[in-house]
Amino acid sequence: MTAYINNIAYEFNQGETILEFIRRIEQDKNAIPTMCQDNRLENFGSCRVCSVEVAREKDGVTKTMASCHTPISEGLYIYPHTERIQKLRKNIVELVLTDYPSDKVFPSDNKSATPFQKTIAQIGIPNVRYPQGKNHLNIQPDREHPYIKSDLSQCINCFRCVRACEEIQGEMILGMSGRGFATNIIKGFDTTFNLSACVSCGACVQTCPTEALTDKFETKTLKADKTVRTTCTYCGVGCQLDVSVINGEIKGIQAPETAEVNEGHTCLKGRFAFQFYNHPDRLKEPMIKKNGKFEVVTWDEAYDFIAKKLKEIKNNYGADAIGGFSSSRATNEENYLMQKMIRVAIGTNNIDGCARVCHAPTAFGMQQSFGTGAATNSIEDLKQTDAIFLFGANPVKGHPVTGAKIKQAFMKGVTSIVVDPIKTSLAELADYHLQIRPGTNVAILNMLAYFIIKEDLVNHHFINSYTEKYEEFKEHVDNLDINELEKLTGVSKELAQKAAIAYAKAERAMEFHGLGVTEHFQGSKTVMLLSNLAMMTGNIGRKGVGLNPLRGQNNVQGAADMGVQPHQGAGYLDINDPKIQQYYAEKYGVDKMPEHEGLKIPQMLNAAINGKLKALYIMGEDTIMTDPNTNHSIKAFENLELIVVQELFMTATSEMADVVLPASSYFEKNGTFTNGERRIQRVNKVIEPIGNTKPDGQIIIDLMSRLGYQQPTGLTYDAKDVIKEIADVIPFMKGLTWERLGENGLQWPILEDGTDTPMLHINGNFKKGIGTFHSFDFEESPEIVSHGKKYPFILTTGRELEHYNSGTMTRRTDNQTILSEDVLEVHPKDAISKGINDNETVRVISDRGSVVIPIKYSKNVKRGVLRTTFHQPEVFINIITGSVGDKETLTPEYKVVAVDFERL
Ligand SMILES: Nc1nc2c(c(=O)[nH]1)N[C@H]1C(S)=C(S)[C@@H](COP(=O)(O)OP(=O)(O)OC[C@H]3O[C@@H](n4cnc5c(=O)[nH]c(N)nc54)[C@H](O)[C@@H]3O)O[C@H]1N2
Ligand SMILES: Nc1nc2c(c(=O)[nH]1)N[C@H]1C(S)=C(S)[C@@H](COP(=O)(O)OP(=O)(O)OC[C@H]3O[C@@H](n4cnc5c(=O)[nH]c(N)nc54)[C@H](O)[C@@H]3O)O[C@H]1N2
Ligand SMILES: [Mo]
Repeated sequence: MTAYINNIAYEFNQGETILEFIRRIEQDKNAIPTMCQDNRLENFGSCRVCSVEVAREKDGVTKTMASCHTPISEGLYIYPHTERIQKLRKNIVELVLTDYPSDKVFPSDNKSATPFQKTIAQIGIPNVRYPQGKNHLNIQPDREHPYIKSDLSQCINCFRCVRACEEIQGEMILGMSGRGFATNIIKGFDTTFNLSACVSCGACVQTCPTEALTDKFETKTLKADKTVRTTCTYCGVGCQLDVSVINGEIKGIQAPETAEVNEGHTCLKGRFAFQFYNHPDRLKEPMIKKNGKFEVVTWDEAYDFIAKKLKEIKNNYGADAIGGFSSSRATNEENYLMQKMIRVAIGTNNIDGCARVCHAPTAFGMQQSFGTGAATNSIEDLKQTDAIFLFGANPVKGHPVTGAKIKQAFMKGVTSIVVDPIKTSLAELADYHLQIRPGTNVAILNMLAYFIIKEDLVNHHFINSYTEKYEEFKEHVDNLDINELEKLTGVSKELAQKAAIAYAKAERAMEFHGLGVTEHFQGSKTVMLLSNLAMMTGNIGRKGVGLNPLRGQNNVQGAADMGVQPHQGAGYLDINDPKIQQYYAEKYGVDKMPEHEGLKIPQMLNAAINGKLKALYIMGEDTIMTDPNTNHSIKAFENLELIVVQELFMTATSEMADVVLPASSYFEKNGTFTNGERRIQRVNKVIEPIGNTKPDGQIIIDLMSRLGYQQPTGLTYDAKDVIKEIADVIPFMKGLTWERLGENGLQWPILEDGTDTPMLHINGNFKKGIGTFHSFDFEESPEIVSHGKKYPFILTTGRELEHYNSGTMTRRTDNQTILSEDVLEVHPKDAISKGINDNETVRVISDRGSVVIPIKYSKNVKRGVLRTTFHQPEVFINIITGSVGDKETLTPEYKVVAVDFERL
């Protein structure tokens, strides 16, 4: 496969365009000037700036072709920079400049050149020959949106923003209207960004080659001192971010194109919501509460106070009177040290983290079915799947970059099935939306299995070769009363049958699931039934299939890997096993390890109420705000002798602490986060720690030393040292090194030679040897059984795009301007039946208490179902959530709360 550039022969790659070919050969991404082209977008070929001359034979008759969308072919002769071409490029750009502000042709002194200005310079336009059009002068800038600004007088009609909005984000907010000189970009029905349904992802700003679209931070034209690549602190997608710094301050964030995870895209939290980092509310000094008031102390005073108290409590009541909550927002190295402090320096397995209130059932359920509790495949597989089964997850809000990819796939026509009690935007787009009653997951999955078996769409070869207990499962399913399940779920048999057939018939089907599965009384069981579905159809161990939990926090996968749970240590080894205790004791250089399983978060809170637990050490969790049944949590906290909270901010939880330790944020430290695809990625320090804060890792090492354990890597915390220790302790991370992680990280298991693992259980080769089917019946939640009569509505709680969990960080950014409150979505008929108007404020009551919240009429919820979010302390929704949890893991049932509501 040979083609020629200026008569010199080169090999070309199958499927390459002429532009890609020239860029590769010349090893220069600017080898050819471009204007409407963006690597992240489909090639468009409209501006013709990238034109080259092309001939079929050497020095033969040439044609002018746009190189960006012309595929290269055998024996083609390309002349990229002939005089004619150079003249053509100049002409095109000069014509564009006829309706472009003359003072924007060259960059101003205090700004970097925009991509368009770079193109102008590359083509070499000393002055504009044609008189300027005046159209641009009449266009008013739009500066209402807190992040995104437009000044369309600088628009060159390249369409990149319109295409980015559609092709990258899957929104269709931006469009083009008018003709000739009147052609212009419009937002929604020709309004402002604010009034349109824009999701503020900023993809349009990043691709716009001029300053027609910019962001508040002028990221595109920043003259940064340095740009540091790091991993986002918000959700489990793990976007890579390029953070620009001037004078030690963060000034803007862009999404690097070279990022495998996010491919040059990110959401409004990743790109814009960084202002929390130097917000005046940041905790900057350690504080001890004296006579009910916090007083600033030195680090030494704080450490001495904590160490003395912890030793006292341990002496008086034993190590099991102490517990720790670790942070999925902190790095792997810090989580590793935290669990080590609790286990080794204190001597108890009372260590847990936010997975308990989140995806613990996923880890448990998938371990029962397959042997490993993590995602089987990678997000990249979306490019190769034929069907997407989205069960109890709303990635458009929770995992926006993955959500955008799923939305693209839906729009391109992949078979799409959504099971969700809410009509989410993906549910609306899907081929099949099974809008079940909240809490009936086991029933609907049994229905789907019933029809797959009935239609004989099972993969007998896969079942026979790689799994066990299918016969029991089949018998169980055969005996189900399908009419009863129809009534329970509220989903018709016909719809369930169609969806089941669509899933089972797909050559490759990917399952994605979220909290709609796990935060339920039957959470773990649902996970095992989702595993059944994949196994019975052979959708495991190939590209484009699998069970893919959309893990929540930036590092919740990592925290669990590091041993943040009371029954398994670093690397998921069973701490009840004496051989494993011996293994850890040797690795940690101590005589012995604690011998029995520790308590889970809800058990620790109960133990506090019963007086058995006396101290809690909390690193980066806002337990009071985010755990269910707030008054219960408060009661537990009030009973403790010592509460230490390591935080960025004063939260509802830190308010209750005896000692508050100011931690550095992810911008201020090195380390790694592990995303939902088991991908360990680097977190690189961008700026120095704010105020007198310290990285969590340093705080833990300091305290361990005060408690009598010397971290073998020394008293100065360095994430790279801890990584070496982690690689030595965790068997499936043997080949992990900081250097090997490179720019895009590695997916565990990482073999000794550094090979990583994008896919698990290949060809039915299950981690636990053989895949196991489980059978379960639907069981009504005790919440409904006990309180359903008195409180007839089911409240389900989830999240909005703009805010992140307790909102501690996002509420301290302009995201709060975009969305400033939690609202209750109510079906209009339910509200009207109580005589309550849209936007009125109501009281919502459960068995635990009541909260006050404005309502919004919404047909996205069925009658009898209410939905809201838990981001704003003004509402404090967890006051009314309950104590029912998943039977196996105790994960709270945030998704089924029996309530009623009334006019205030
Ligand atoms: N913007 C934003 N992103 C976030 C977060 C955030 O707070 N804000 N939090 C992060 C965290 S910690 C997590 S864990 C993830 C969570 O991300 P998701 O798992 O997507 O979480 P939710 O939106 O809480 O719930 C998912 C869906 O489950 C549905 N659901 C509720 N009950 C049921 C049911 O009985 N059956 C079924 N099938 N579905 C049900 C809900 O209607 C909702 O659409 O998001 C992460 N990303
Ligand atoms: N009603 C209802 N409640 C829910 C849920 C729901 O769906 N409905 N979802 C649940 C789920 S899935 C989850 S995961 C939990 C999340 O609950 P939390 O883990 O409590 O939520 P976050 O807001 O992420 O809180 C983490 C805290 O860590 C701090 N932080 C950030 N970075 C660092 C750092 O580097 N070091 C330290 N020390 N601190 C840091 C932040 O300031 C923040 O206060 O909420 C649960 N609560
Ligand atoms: Mo979560």
